[in-house]
This record gives sequence, structure tokens and C-alpha cells, in this order.
Amino acid sequence: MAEADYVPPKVWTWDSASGGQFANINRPIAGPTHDKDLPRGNHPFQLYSLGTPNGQKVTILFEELLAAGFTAAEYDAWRIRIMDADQFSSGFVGVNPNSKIPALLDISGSEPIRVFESGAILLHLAEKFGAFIPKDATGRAETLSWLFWQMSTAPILGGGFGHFFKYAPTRIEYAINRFTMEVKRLLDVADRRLAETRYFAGDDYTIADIAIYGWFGAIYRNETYEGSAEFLDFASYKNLNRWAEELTARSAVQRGIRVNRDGEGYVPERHSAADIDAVL
Ligand SMILES: N[C@@H](CCC(=O)N[C@@H](CS)C(=O)NCC(=O)O)C(=O)O
Repeated sequence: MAEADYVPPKVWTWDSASGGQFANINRPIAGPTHDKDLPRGNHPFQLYSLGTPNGQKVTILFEELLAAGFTAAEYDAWRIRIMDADQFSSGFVGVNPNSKIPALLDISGSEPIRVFESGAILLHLAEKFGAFIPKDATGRAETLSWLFWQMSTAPILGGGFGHFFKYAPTRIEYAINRFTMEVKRLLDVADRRLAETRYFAGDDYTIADIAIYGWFGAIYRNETYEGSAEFLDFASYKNLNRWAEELTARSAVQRGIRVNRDGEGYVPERHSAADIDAVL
């Protein structure tokens, strides 16, 4: 049935796969599908993730903390293959009941602490180390505002624009127009902010920049939704490009984006700095 003819039933039932690239892992129910424990290493932080824009936010912050001399931020990064449904294992669901990467187990204290949602993980680590979040009230409020802004916009960029631009089984003009309009507005929000300040929260580089770079940086580097940088005319957002260029040049960013991915220049798992040194 063509989209235009579709009349929703009174009650939706799960009769068929949703279609599109993620059809095999999309389900309308939560909880584990199989029993399997997560691996655990010796470092204070155990990260269960994948090198997607949401996953890269956390590995960039870990690499920034280590570069800043916080040796207690050493981490093991285990790869969760979401296309193979690793996120539905009993172990993973125990760390993130929402079955999405990234998920973190902080085993630095006497009791393990689980943290899920990339924004919560960034905040947990920034507060723990007292870094990448300003101490003054204004800087902290700006950081949290831009961090939560990013978290609220990711589903529009990923689940909305990216899905219909790249992954949906058919190209639906209405959906692409609707989400492109909103993504371009978000790019303009960011560009106008960066006309006023060097970083999103002001003069300091913070977890807000790291979160926003996860997504806008991936578009800037042409590493997500192939063709989207051109389609969105990303280059026309001059202040955003100036900021993205600066962040991309940071060595910790270069390290963080390489974790939990396959391919030349990437490391499927990361258990020490040497793993990344080897591919740089
Ligand atoms: N709001 C979440 C979103 C995480 C998310 O959507 N993760 C995706 C990959 S980027 C995922 O794990 N997808 C697997 C699935 O949907 O089953 C966060 O920022 O941590």
C-alpha cells in the first residue's frame, strides 16, 4: 500500500517488520532477548559502546580527560554490535534498560555504578573529575543548557533526518523536507551562538561541545549519512565550521572518534592508549 493510502488501524499491532536498514533490530518491546554477561576489564571505567555519533561523545571525553592528566579516567571500551543485537543481552540490559549504546559501568568505587544516556555519562564523568564543566554558575548553566539542547535534538537529526534521508526503504519527500527544515534551523541556532562565543558555553571547551561535536562533527567530517553535508549546505554555517575545524584538530578528538569501530584507522576495542597509538 502506498504511504498516501495508509489508514492507521484503531490499535497498532506488530504484524511485520518496519522495513529499512534497522528492521531486524527494531522491536516494540523492551527487555533482554538472550542471556549473556558483559565482559569486564581492569580499568575504573567499563564502556559498552559503538563508534557512532552518540558513542563517540563518550570516547572523546575519556581521551580528553586522559590528555588532561586524569590517569584515573582509564577505560576499557567494549564493542556492542547493535546490528547483531548485542544491546539486547541480559548483561547489557542490566547496564542500560533502554538497550542503546553508550552504556557505562563505573567500577572506580566500592560499588559499581551504572550510567546510561550519553548526556548522563558525560555529566557523570565531568562532575567526577571536575573537568570540562565550568565551576561558575553561568558557565555551568550554559553548559547544561547546550548539553540538553543537543540531547533533545539528536533524535531529530538521527531518527528523523538521517533515517528518512538514508535508511528508510523509500525516499519520502514530505519526511525529508520536514526534518531537513528543522535540522537546518538547528544548524543556524548553533551558528548564531558560535558567532557570539568561541565555544557553546562561552570561553571554555566543555562537555556541551563534545556532545554537539558527536553529531555535527560527524556531518562536518562526512562520516555520517553520506551526502548530508552537501545536502544541508553545512559549509555555509561559517561559525560552526570554524568551531568544527578547531575541535577536529584536537588530538583527543582524533583519538576518541577511532574507538569501537572496524576499519583502517579504527580500533574495535580499546583497552589502553597503545591501541589507538597503533592506528594513528
Ligand atoms: N539518547 C541516547 C540514544 C542512544 C542511541 O540511539 N544509540 C543507538 C546508536 S547511536 C543504538 O544503540 N541503537 C540500537 C537500537 O536502537 O537497537 C543516548 O544519547 O545515549
